[in-house]
Amino acid sequence: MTTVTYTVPAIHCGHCIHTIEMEVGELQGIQSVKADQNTKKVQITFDAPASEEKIKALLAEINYPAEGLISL
Ligand SMILES: [Cu+2]
Repeated sequence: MTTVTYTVPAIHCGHCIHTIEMEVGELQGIQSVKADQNTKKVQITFDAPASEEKIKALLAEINYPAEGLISL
C-alpha cells in the first residue's frame, strides 16, 4: 500500500472535492482519496494495479492536474 499527497491548485470548491474523490476513487486499486479544499491537497492511498502514473494521468484528464508530490 502506498500513500501519496499531491498539490492540486485547480481545487476551488466542494464540487471539485467531490469530483476528484469520485473519479479517482473509481480507479482500480484505490483504497482512499481525501481532497482538501483549503490546502488544495489530495491524499491518495492505493495498491496495484493503481499507480502514481495512472493517478496523475487521470487527474490531468479531469482538469485537476497534480503539480507537486509530497511524500507521505
Ligand atoms: Cu470547484
